[in-house]
Amino acid sequence: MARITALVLTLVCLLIAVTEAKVFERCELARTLKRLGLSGYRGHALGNWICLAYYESRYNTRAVGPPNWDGSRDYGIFQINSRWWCDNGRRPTANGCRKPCSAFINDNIADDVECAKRIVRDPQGLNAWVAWRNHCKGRNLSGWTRGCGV
Ligand SMILES: *[C@@H]1O[C@H](CO)[C@@H](O)[C@H](O)[C@H]1NC(C)=O
Ligand SMILES: [Ca+2]
Repeated sequence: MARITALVLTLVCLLIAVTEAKVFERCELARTLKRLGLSGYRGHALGNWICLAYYESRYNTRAVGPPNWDGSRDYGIFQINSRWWCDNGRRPTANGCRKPCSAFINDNIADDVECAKRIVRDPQGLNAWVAWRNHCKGRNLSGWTRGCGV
């Protein structure tokens, strides 16, 4: 009996471990994005990315947006779009980052960052993100990295 209880508890814990969303803390994200080379990337200060990720996903790596007008969806901490940047099995997709969209809803954001760099290299830059345009563009963003030592 005790052995079965222990087994069940172990399984429950494992299940929680694999299904629990990772939600970054602001400074944790700032340090991680800096380490992954986003600070100053293409001339965009780190605060832009922290602000953008906050308004896109509230720093939740498992965030999946509701369907967009064209039926595409947005994935992960940067809400990367399935019409243009990743493949969620639905056609058409340009899959510009050559990734399944599921790669953008796990706890490892290294590939999300690589895709974000690809997106921001396009002429529209950060304007690709509506939330950045609406909430971050042209603002004083110093508060987003304050106290993070970055
Ligand atoms: C941005 O805001 C901070 C205070 O929140 C201030 O110290 C800083 O001078 C401001 N920067 C600009 C460019 O206005
Ligand atoms: Ca990822």
